[in-house]
Amino acid sequence: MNIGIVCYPTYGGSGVVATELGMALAEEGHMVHFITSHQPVKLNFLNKNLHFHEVFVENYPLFHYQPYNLALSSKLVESVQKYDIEVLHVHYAIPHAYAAYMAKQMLKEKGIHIPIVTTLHGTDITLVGSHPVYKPAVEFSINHSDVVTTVSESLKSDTVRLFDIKKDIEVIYNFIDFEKHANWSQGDCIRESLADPHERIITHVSNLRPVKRVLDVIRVFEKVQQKVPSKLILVGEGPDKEKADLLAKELGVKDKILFLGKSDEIRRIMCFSDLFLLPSETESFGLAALEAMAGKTPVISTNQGGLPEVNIQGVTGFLSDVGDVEDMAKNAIYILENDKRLKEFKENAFEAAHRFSMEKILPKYEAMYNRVIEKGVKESVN
Ligand code: GMT
Repeated sequence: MNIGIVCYPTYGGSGVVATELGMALAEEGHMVHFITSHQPVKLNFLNKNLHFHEVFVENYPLFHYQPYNLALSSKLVESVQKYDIEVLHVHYAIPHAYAAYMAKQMLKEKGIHIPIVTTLHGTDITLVGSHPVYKPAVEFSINHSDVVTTVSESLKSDTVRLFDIKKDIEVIYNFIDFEKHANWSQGDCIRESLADPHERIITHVSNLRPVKRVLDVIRVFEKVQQKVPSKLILVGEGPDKEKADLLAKELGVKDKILFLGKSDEIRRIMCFSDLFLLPSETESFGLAALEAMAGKTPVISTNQGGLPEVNIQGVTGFLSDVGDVEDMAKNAIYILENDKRLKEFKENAFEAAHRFSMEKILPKYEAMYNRVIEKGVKESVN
C-alpha cells in the first residue's frame, strides 16, 4: 500500500505513535509518506520505503496567525497526486482531520478519491477538541472521516459522550516494538552511576504539562523515600518543570532527583527503573506507562481515561484517584520494600505489555487500510 501520514512531529505521544507506525509499515514493505511541518523526531530513514515531505508556511505581514491548515491541505493535494497515495492517515484531530477533509474535497474535483483515516489520541478530544472554540470543526471532521479510530475504549466513550458522532469508531490500541526494547538488555544499564546499590530507582517521563500532575510525582516520591531509600529520575521538558524543581527544594528532596530533560533513550532509562509514576489528571492510553511495562517496570498511576486498560490493578502496579498521593505512596512502598514482590511485579508488567505488541496491533491497521482503500475503489467504479 501507499500510505500518507500526518502528525505532530514532536515528542508528544501522538507523534511518536504515528512515527513508529509509519516505520513499522515501511518495514512490512508499504510505501510511507510523512507529510508534516518538520521531520518527525523519531523518524530514521534507514528504509527506502520512507519519505518525508515538509509543509512550508509562507509568512505574510497581514497574517496574525500563520495559516498552517491551508498549507497542509495544499501539500496533501500535491502529495496524493505526485506519489499516488492511496490512503491518508491523520493523527490528532486538530487541525489535521480538518485539513485532510479540505484536501479530499479538492481532490474530488480532480476525479481522485482519497480515503481519510483519523486517529484520535486524547487531548484532541478531552481537553482542546471539546472546547467551544474548536468543537464544531472537530465534530465535523470526525464525522466526515472515512474511518475513525481511538487508542483506547475509554477515549471512544469520551468521544461519543462529548461529540455528536454519526459513525462507528474502531479501537486500535497503541503498540510497542519489543525488538527495539530487547536491544537495551540489562547489561547496557548504567544503574551504578545513578543510584547506590541499596537504592530503588523511580522514574517519570512526560512533557511536564499540568495534565501530567508532575507536582504529585514529587509529593509521592518525598513520601516513598522516607521508607525506601530511592532516587527519582524525571525525564522531559515542559511548563511545570520549574514548579517541580521548587517543590523538590521545599520538600528537601532536590538532591535525590535527577532532572534529565528531553531524552530519546526512554528504553535505556526504563531498563534500570524499578517503578514508574504516572499521576495524570487524564490519559487516553498512557503510552509512557506501556513503555515502562515493556521495560519490566511496574506502574503507579491514576485510574483515569484508558489507564485501567493498560495498568492492571495489583498485577502490573496500582491505580489511585487523581491527587491521592497518600494512596500512591502507600502502593509504591508496598511494591518497592520487598525484593521478591518487586520482581513479581516487574515480570507481570513485562508479560502484560505483550497484549500491545507490534505483531498484534500492526495487522489491525493494515486490515483497516485495505478495507477503506477497497471500499473507495468500489465506490469510484460504481
Ligand atoms: O499527553 C501527551 O503526552 C501527548 C499526547 C499527544 O497526543 O501527543 O498524548 C496522548 O496520546 C498518546 C498516544 O496515543 C497517549 O498515550 C496519551 O495518553 C495521550 N495523552 C492524554 O490523553 C493526556
